[in-house]
Amino acid sequence: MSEESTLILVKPDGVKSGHIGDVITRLENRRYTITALKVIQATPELLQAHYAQLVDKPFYPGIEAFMMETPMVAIVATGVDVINSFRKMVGPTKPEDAMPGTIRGDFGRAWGTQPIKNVVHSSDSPESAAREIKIWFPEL
Ligand code: YYY
Ligand code: MG
Repeated sequence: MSEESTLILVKPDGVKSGHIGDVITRLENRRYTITALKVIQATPELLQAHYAQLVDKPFYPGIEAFMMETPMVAIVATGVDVINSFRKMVGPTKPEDAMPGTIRGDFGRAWGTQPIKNVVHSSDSPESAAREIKIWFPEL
């Protein structure tokens, strides 16, 4: 397997509950390289691009509002199999389904909410990662 990069967002619930450092620590413990990192305030334009597959869903307006509640931390992490491995470290979409030891299982505190508040976003495929890195880091 070769090196690849993934796009991670520490979402407003993760920022507010003080888990930026925990997400970075888990990446470093796993020896992934943080190749880009910044604090960024999302806009409707960025979010409509990021969640292009979800913009027509009834829950999309809630996601958009939630993701703009505070600035987020955007990270590009690089390493062998980082896309799939970090998804496993994040856990399933709903924190209530996520096992202890996963980021959403350990730090997700908003159970049963709509929109789902689940601490972090991470890319789900090489195609998504390339697309999402361009959205959040057009300067790279
Ligand atoms: O990749 P992941 O974040 O685990 O889930 P997606 O299916 O890509 O959905 C993106 C995002 O949308 C999810 O993290 C929460 C939110 N969401 C929601 O609020 N309600 C749903 N029924 C589905 C997704
Ligand atoms: Mg997704």
